[in-house]
Amino acid sequence: MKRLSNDDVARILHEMAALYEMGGVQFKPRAYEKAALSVEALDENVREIYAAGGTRALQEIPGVGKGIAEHIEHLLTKGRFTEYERLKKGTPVKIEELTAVEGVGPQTVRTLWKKLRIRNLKELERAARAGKIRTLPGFGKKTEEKILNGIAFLKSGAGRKILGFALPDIRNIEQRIRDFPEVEDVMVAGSVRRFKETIGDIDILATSKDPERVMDRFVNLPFVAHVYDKGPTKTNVRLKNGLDADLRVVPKKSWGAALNYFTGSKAHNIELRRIALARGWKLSEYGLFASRGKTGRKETFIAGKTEEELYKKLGFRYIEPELREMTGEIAAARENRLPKLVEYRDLRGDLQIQTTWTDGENTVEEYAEEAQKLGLEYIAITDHTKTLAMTGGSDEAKLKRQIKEIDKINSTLKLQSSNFRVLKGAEVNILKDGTLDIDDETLALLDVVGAAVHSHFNLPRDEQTKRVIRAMENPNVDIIFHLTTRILNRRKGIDLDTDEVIKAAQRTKTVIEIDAYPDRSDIDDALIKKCVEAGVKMSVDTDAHSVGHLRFLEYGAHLARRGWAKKEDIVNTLPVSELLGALKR
Ligand code: DGT
Ligand code: CA
Ligand code: CA
Ligand code: ZN
Repeated sequence: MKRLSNDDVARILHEMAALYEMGGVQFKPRAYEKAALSVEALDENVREIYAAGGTRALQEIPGVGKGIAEHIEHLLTKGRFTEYERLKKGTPVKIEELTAVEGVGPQTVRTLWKKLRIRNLKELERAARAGKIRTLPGFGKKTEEKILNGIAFLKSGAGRKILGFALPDIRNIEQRIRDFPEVEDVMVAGSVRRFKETIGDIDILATSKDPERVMDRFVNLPFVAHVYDKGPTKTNVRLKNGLDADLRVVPKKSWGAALNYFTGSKAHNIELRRIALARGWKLSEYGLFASRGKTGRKETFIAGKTEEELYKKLGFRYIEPELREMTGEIAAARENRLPKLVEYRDLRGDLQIQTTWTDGENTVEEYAEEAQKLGLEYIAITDHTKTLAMTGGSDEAKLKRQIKEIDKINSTLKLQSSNFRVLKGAEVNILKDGTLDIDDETLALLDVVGAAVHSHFNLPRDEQTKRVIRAMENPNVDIIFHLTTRILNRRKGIDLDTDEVIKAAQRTKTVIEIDAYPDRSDIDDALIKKCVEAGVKMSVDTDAHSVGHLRFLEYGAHLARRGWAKKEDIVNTLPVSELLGALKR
């Protein structure tokens, strides 16, 4: 029987939630969803927890009660459980695959199965193309088009994985290779090192005196699912998480040159090679060489052991990997005007967090505790507001109750002579006309107001732009959260005139958020760079829905770096008193 990992168990629990939701069952979807998130976030393996303490130990996992603990037990010992099989039999569809399409939720999946016997993405696409979806009650032509667009969008990003979600696995693999006794240096290069939001594969480089032994160990790592090919200098595998990884062992002398070549981007590499060539040199993954002798066939090694010396020999400063996208970094390096990029350790707080007051998994106190462990000085609690009803969004009265509770938490912190501060905030909905769903009198009581678009994604550009700008003009709105509303591999985002939005941000002193939740990664590098150039301030927030998500802040710092942001460009690098002064009110 297959040994189930935490992710396998979590996937089945997520599926249970969707299956119950399809059946219109109350409460259970939420309970299973909670349990799934907790299992995903575990540091320990569920198998080991169960082996050590049985179902009783499983019930110590937050959100796992007696019933779910027994299901997990059956999963671990028998590979299945009756409830799951019963539900699956009723609706034998690929839920994860179908609900990945924007606009298709469990209820839709149920109707599609009941009326059209659609089980998977392929059948959904076929039915939509044949015009069958529009005939269903409550669907219509527009829904059908939306589904087709959603499928096309999914396909366009097919195969690329969201870096922020994969990073813990990648760091784990890197560490395992570093621990091989024969390995000297190891580093992940490619798009991972450049912190591109989505990655095609993982390119790992290492140096070693015994490459063959290293490759033997590599293919035997527990996360390797399949070996495509294995050689002494290059091995290519598929990992169990669905990603492909290359491991290359390179000569020590060429470490810097190889790192530079395999970090890319390809466009950046090509430009460096051109610059080398213009000086009569040759640049490759083995180093920078000058030709010698009349025929030019002999070569002298000029540089290549480190990237720093490589860039120096080519005539400029070291270029940070996040900048290597051919968006002006080479000219800036040559003219010595590369920015000093913001760093993770510069960030002192997190300004977007959802708690159990709405759709978050943890309490305000739990976030405060975890944030302190991570060395942060403050967090803003920004639960959803009332028009996002499915999250239990706050109305004015609920917000006022939360304000009181946060005041209490802050006085307790003070009594413990802690300087940590919990800021009062909200993630307020921007309505169709650009007004907000919470009144100004209540907003004025908060420390940090973030406003976000959560509906009417398809307004024409002009109307959408005006809508967002109107929200910025509200003196109570400090930050625009996930400005473009995109979701990677799922939703393209709203149509905005970003130049106009940036001008409005400048004029109204509104902060724009860099959302570090990995499938958001919104705003993107190009837009961050525009904000930097316009002097518009940004915040780096995790959009946490559980304490584990606070760790995404580090990834968020790299997103900011990809947009050339300096410490001064990011408001949450400020101590709390200065931050509050820098916001609008
Ligand atoms: P990915 O994997 O699609 O997210 O993007 P990368 O940038 O990791 O690209 P990948 O894995 O195809 O190759 C890793 C690096 O190797 C790439 O960033 C630059 C370098 N490279 C690959 N192919 C070429 C090439 O044809 N010419 C040059 N100059 N460099 C290349
Ligand atoms: Ca790659
Ligand atoms: Ca590659
Ligand atoms: Zn939320």
